Amino acid sequence: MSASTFNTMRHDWSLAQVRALFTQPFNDLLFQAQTVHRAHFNANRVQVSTLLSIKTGACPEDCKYCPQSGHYNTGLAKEKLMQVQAVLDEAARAKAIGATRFCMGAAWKHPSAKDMPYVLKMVEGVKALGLETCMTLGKLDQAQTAALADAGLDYYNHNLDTSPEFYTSIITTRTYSERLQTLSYVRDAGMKICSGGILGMGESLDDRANLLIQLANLPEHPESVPINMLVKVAGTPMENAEDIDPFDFIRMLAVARIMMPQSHVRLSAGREAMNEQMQALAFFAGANSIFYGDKLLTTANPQADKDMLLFSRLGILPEAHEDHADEVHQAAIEHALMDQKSSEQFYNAAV
Ligand code: SAM
Ligand code: DTB
Ligand code: SF4
Repeated sequence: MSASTFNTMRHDWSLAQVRALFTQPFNDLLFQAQTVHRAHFNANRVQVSTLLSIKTGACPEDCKYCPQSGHYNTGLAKEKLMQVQAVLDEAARAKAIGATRFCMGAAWKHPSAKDMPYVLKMVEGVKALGLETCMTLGKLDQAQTAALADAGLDYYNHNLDTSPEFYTSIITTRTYSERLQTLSYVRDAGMKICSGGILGMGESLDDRANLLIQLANLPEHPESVPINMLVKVAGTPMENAEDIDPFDFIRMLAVARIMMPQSHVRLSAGREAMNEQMQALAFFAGANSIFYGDKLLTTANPQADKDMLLFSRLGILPEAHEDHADEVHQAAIEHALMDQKSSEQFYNAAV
C-alpha cells in the first residue's frame, strides 16, 4: 500500500478499482481499512447520534423497504407532525444519555410550506440545547434548503439507498437524479451531507460498489455515510428478503472507509440483528458512528445501556463534541456499568 492509499481524497473511482477492493481477502481488506481509519481518526472513538421520527407513517413514496410507506400495510399507526416542545423534550433526553447529534426524520415526499416553520423551530431549539442537528425530510427545494441552513441545521440526511441501476427496482416515486439534486442544494447551502444506503435488498456486489462510487465521486464526500442493513418489516415487499452474509456487510463498511477516508461511516439500521462480535468487527473495519437509543425511526435499536456496555468492553469512548463534555458520556457509561455490576463479571477495557 502506498502512502497515497491512506491520504488521498479521491473522486474518480472506477468500478474495476472498487470491485478489486471488495474482492480481496477479508484480512487484507480489513487491514487496509483499519490503516486508513487510523490515519484520519482516533480508532477508539465512535460518534453517537439519536433518531426521532417527528412525523410517522402514511408516506406517499413507495420505497419497498420502508415500514412508513402508505403503499404497504405494516400496521404502523400514522402520526401528525410532533409538537415542537415534545421534540425538544426528546432531544434533551438524548443529550442526557450521551448523544451528541439529534436526527429528526419525517415520512414525507418533501416538507410542505405549512410544516416548514415548525421544522425550523425544532432545528433552532435542538441547537440551543447544545446538540448537533440533523434532519431527513425527503426532497428539498432551494428555498427550503436555505431556510434550514439559516436556522442552523448542521446535517441533512438524504440517502441514495443503492446503485442507480438497482434503484428503479426499489423506488418508483422519486428518481435518483432528484436525490442528487437535493444533495447538491444541501452542499451549496453550506450544510453537511449525510448520505448512504441499505444492504440486503437483493442487490449485487456491483450495486454496492456503484452506490459507493456515486457517493465518493461527488465533488465532496458526504461527511456522514450511513450504511444500513435492511430491517425486514412485515407488510413491506422486502419482508422475506434473503439475509446478507455478515462478512459482506463488514466488507461494505471497510470499502466505504477506504474510499471516503475522512467521513464518518455509520453502522446504522440493523444492529438488533447483529451480535456484539459483528459490531466489534464493524468498528475495526472503520465504522465510527452509530444510532444510539432504543428506537430508530419506527423499529427497535439496541438499548442505550447495552451499547455503552459494549463500548466499555471494547475500550471505545463516544466521540465528544465541542458543546458536549466527556463527563456526560462518562456518566452514561457508568450508569450502564452499574446496572451490570452485581450480575456479571466482565472485562471493562475503558476503566
Ligand atoms: N422520508 C425521508 C426520505 O426517505 O428521504 C426521510 C426518512 S427515510 C425513513 C430515511 C432512510 O431510512 C431511507 O432513505 C432508508 O435508507 C432508511 N430506511 C428506511 N426503512 C429502512 C429499513 N427497513 N431498513 C433499513 N433502512 C431503512
Ligand atoms: C439512515 O440512513 N437510517 C436511519 C436514518 N438514516 C434516518 C433510518 C433507519 C430506519 C429504519 C427503519 C425504521 O426504524 O423505521
Ligand atoms: Fe417515505 Fe422515506 Fe420511507 Fe421512502 S424511506 S417511504 S420517502 S419515509
